[in-house]
Amino acid sequence: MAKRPAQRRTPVRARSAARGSADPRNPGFVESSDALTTNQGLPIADNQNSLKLGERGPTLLEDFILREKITHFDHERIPERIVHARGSGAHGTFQVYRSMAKITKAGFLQDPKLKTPVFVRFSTVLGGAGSADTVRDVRGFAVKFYTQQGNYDLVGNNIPVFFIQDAIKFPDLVHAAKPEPHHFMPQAASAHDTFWDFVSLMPESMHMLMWAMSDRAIPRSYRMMQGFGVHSFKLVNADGVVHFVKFHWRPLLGVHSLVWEEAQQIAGKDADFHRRDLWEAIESGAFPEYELGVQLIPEADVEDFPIDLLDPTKLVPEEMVPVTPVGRLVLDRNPDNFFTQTEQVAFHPGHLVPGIDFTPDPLLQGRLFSYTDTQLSRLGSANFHELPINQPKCPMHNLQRDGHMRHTVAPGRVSYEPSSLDEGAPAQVAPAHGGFETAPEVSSGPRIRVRPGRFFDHFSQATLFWRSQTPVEQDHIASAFRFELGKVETAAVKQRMVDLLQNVDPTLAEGVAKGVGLKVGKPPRSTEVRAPIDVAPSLSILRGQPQSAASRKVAVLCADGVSSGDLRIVRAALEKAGATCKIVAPHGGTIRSDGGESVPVDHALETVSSTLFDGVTLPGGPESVSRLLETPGAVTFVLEAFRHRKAIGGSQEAAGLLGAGGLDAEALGAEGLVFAGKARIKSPDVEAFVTALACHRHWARAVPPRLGP
Ligand code: HDE
Repeated sequence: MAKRPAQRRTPVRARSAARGSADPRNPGFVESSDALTTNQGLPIADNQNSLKLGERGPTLLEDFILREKITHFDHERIPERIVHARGSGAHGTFQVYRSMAKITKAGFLQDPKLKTPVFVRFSTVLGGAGSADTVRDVRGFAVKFYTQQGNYDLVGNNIPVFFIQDAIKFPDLVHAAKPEPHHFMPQAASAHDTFWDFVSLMPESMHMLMWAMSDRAIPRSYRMMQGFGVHSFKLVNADGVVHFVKFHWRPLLGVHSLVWEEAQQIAGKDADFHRRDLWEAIESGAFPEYELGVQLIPEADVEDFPIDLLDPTKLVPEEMVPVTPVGRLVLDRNPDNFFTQTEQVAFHPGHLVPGIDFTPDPLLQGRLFSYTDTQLSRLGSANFHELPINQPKCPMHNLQRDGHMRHTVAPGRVSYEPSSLDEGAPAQVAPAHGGFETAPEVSSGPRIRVRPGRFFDHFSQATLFWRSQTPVEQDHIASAFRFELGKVETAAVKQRMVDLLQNVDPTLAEGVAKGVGLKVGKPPRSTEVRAPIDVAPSLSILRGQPQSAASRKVAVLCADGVSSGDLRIVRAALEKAGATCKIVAPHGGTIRSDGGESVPVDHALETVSSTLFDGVTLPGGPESVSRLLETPGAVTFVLEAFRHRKAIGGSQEAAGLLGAGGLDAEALGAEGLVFAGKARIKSPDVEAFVTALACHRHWARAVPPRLGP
């Protein structure tokens, strides 16, 4: 596409090139090639004043320039997505490690040299487009692969199971979870009566609830969460051999989460926390990377497999079927424009390529209808596939025609098939030459509304999930249940939920009941099915995470008089480890080091809190430390990081900030606290801090109860 349409080059008289003049009545003119124009290409000579009848008279209706501008503005918003409205996107590429030809004939999974372009959209589910990023919620993880055989969409979540088993319950689930219809509260939260009323009456939600109450639902970053296809799909090779497959995305930075108190605070301090994190990481060249993995089950084994692979409330533990890594996704380019890419992108689990197919999972089947349907109303035209972000990057031609906002100019008289009048008209292509062919499946039976028997086991995997967590993670789950049910006003709903929890684990049920002021009652009748294994360590976030300080954000808290030597050594070590340093000081602008240098401040203390960082360092310099001790919020900043079990390091003199917060010498020896033995920071001190930072959190650190959770 030409950068500027020809009409825009129509010459305008250049009175001055004073672009950006301070006088709003006369900001000056530009040369003709930069002319501001109407949508018809007419250069605009005055973009400051509407057309009036005399200097003090009314505005004239004939001002077509004003009318065009305001009319377009009036229609700038489109309906937001009913779910997943709040999203952040990125461009990237996908490459397979080695050919998967034995398993699938999908073209983009054959050649390790082939880089397939992708667009990814991460999202929260419940909140509106302007809601905060860090709410407790499931995250969407939708990937569009622009393959040479057409667009393939893997539209998944960061949790491998779902609340319901059949698509017919989806509108009920979403109505119950969204803000309550009479007063439209609460925003972006499941902590309210209608949600818990619904799920407590739908025991099939139990497994997903355990995940949603876990730290998975408050990720540290989109760069640090897993993605899952959730349903079983089919991979089909050139000989027609079928494997059932579960798709997994694994972030190379490991899976990391916020703590609930942080998530709530960040929502106020920086509602765009995840969007900004993704954007800044890509801008700085720290490209997020994810490995695609597959769990494969030969079609012949599906019927006797101990888990029903059509049930989207069940997962297949990696301990039973390992995840084979097959390729890598790298997100290396931010969107050029939020609306035309992140907002207008249209994903669809039914966008398939030859070699990938559906299973009859009753939740997936309903999704196949819903996405196009909603996009027709959201994007306003049957031609939304022509929007640049949705267009395939391979040749696309068919005989569909016309409709609102049609862009393609299809020449010729033939818009039907078969035809003999145009030899070049699109025609169907045999599977041997790349035509899509549905994997044959024998299916027969009466027309009935039922579910298979094994779908009625609602608790075995919820229990498996609970048992597989570390005590710290279990504690967080129990506390999330208490928070959510604590917000529910109807006692009967809370009681029903607590009783259901007994089927998962009696101690969990008791802990939650106590917190919300109830007693556990009689457990509802459970199917008492046991999962094929008792514990699956792979379900825990805290077990076996990769440890790296790369792309971690560290607050360097200091003030005038900061030791320039400490600052230098801290910055050098953190930059070497790939972490980002931000100077946080009592005021914005610059501070002065003890050597007289002027140090630019990234954030004034008032505008941030330690919750926005992964760790805190406190360089020394007696003047800097005493100024911080007098600055409101400085001690709280450090105490908060201590409470959230983050790495804290610094010079010996700066440790006084923790002491001022009432922490005694024993606390100062706690895990993840790395203070220099001397006034000045030395290399081994800062290296130890980097190691502590790479651990993300120090859960073994004892925090006095008076400091909070
Ligand atoms: Fe979606 N879902 N969904 N969903 N979903 C939408 O499509 C729907 C489900 C998922 O970033 C909508 O264009 C039904 C499971 C993601 O644009 C809508 C059912 C999973 C996104 C829709 C489900 C998802 C959506 C809203 C049950 C994980 C955001 C706007 C049968 C595997 C994609 C839109 C983006 C979006 C319907 C269940 C993932 C209404 C009917 C399970 C990541 O069509």
